[in-house]
Amino acid sequence: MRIDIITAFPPLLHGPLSESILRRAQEAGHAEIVVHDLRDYTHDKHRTLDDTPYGGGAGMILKAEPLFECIETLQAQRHYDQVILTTPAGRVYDQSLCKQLSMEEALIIICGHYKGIDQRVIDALVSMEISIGDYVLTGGELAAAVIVDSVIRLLPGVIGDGESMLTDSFMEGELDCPYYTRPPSFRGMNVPEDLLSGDHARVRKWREHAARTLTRQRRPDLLEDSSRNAPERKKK
Ligand code: 6GU
Repeated sequence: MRIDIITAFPPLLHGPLSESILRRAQEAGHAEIVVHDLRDYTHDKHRTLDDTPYGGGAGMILKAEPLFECIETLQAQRHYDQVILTTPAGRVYDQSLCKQLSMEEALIIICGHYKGIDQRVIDALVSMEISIGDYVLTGGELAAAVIVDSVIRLLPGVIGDGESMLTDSFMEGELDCPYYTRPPSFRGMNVPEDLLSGDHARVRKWREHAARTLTRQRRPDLLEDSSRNAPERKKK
């Protein structure tokens, strides 16, 4: 899968993309992620990216020309399945949209910034607007990093062991159970007996019960949404 990210602040993306699982996914060839500096697509002396909004008001708007030039340059090189804009006005991101994006071949993600971007970019070039939740970020870079992280980890081979993927599909319908590692007793706090038993059936029962209890307490909405649960449950 290829993802091109267009941003006025490339360093905000470099950190998240160059560590841990995302770095390994790129090194192994599962994902090619290219960050484009929007300033490379400006032509004036000051490399101007933004301007004041027509009609007045506070805040600056990303100009249309550099975004058009950057996106059209990319689209001349290959087909892109989606041109995504990160914006609080977008569709709220969730695991089902994440899954859908992970099945695409190539994506462009435009990081929204400042007060917004020129609406003509959205009208002419953007196919999907995504928000990562009901709060406001200073810019779309962190949102883009969240989308890329969640999509890349779903690509075949990125999270190697089958066990994680199994837990993953389980997790979509409800929250995951608590985990413990050595030592079995720490400052008077003990690991639940069932987990130490070595009895796989007993461990599985404990985990299913703990996951269900936690979900009921914290996120009953996940259990109510049975249409989302059913297909995942069948897989197990
Ligand atoms: Cl995608 N962008 C910004 N600026 N704020 C957000 C967001 C995106 N998603 C939630 N808040």
